[in-house]
Amino acid sequence: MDTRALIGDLALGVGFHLVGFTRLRPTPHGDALDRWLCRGDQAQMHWIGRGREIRRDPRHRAPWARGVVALAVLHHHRRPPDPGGRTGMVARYAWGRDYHNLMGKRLRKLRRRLDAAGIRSWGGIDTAPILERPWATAAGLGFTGKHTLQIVPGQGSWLLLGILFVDAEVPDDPPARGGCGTCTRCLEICPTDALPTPYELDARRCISYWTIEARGLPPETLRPGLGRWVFGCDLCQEVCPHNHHPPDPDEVDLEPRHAWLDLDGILAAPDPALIERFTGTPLRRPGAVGLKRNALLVLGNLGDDGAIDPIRRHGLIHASPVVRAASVWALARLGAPVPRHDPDPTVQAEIIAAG
Ligand code: B12
Ligand code: SF4
Ligand code: SF4
Repeated sequence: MDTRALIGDLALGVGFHLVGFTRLRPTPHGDALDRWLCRGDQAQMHWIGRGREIRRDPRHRAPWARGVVALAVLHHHRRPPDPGGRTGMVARYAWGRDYHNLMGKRLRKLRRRLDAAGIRSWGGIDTAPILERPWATAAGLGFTGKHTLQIVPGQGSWLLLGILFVDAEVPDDPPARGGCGTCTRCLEICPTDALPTPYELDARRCISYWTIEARGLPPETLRPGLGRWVFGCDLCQEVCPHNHHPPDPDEVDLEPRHAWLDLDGILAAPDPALIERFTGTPLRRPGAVGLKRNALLVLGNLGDDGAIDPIRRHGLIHASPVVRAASVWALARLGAPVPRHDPDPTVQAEIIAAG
């Protein structure tokens, strides 16, 4: 059996749904990373710049590497019906178990089997300093959409990636067919204009960044754009014609458990209980403060004045200035009176802005 067939069989055998190959060279579109960082599009995600050299050429980390293996797990499931009331929407990738754990376990198993076959490897799922999407494209898995996501023809973009660099020579898989053509739906639907030009995302304006990665409050002008998104955002993928008939994969660990969140419940829960509830899922990432901030912004956007009482009882008295500031904004947006004074300058600034 040749190396490509051997690695491919092992990858599918440990549970990856798609696998593609290409030979190692400097990362395609590496210049785009430098332009992105220079513009400041990475927002506060400074760790991306710190891994810049390896992202641009993985041989800075793995000088022995010769081949690239792109791996993917499809995660689409149908969204459960809207429960109504004061609930917020969660992005699809986060409905079930944390994919870092699920795919990380498969990657470790694959690496052990490659080791046993005498093939050295290094790589990761999401968190390693690797530009996963350009490699997935180079390995023929799919193509880059104008929203910057990887689209697999016939399957869409509801997938999660991992990359392995190996010391074996592998041939290039043929490029995937397809592309965006003249479509611009994702650029138009983005409520916060985070996609100012095709193939370039400004994280400073992206709902996904503000609800998952950021620690403070988004600028006032972006908050209405969050709409009902309490964690992540799928709008640019939902409108994409390539996603109109996605398959429902048989991946029970990623089945919807947290597609909708009860916002009053998030606000009322003690912080440690919230952390415990979401441990082992992507919803753990923003911490209790981040989740409460998100819930408050969505409550402000929903326009339901039944939220005023829970915001007063649980949000305004929270120890975190971020939660109190978000409470002030939500109350003002709901037309309710806001407190006159807060000892924290950022909360006081929200009070003044609320006028
Ligand atoms: C930082 C990060 C974010 C940031 C920034 C996103 C961004 N677009 O850069 C934020 C927090 C906003 C984010 C959001 C999301 N993310 Co994210 N994120 C990452 C992470 C960790 C790094 C991405 C990165 O390096 N960005 C820097 C830019 C410069 O690189 P890039 O976007 O990959 O861009 C390359 C291409 O666009 C290409 N390119 C540039 N110009 C051109 C021009 C042409 C013509 C072409 C063809 C290509 C091209 O070159 C660039 C590299 O230099 C990756 C995992 C990883 N290690 O790669 C996951 C990853 C990209 N995220 C993922 C997911 C699922 C999401 C969300 C869908 C989550 C959600 N539902 O809320 C959203 C989608 C938002 C969007 N439209 O991209 C998946 C994407 C899977 C897929 N199908 O593509 C990844 C791969 C994680 C994973 N392991 O599966 N994410
Ligand atoms: S994830 Fe949402 S906010 Fe971010 S680019 Fe896509 S539509 Fe815009
Ligand atoms: S919505 Fe249109 S432009 Fe955006 S990624 Fe899909 S096909 Fe491309």
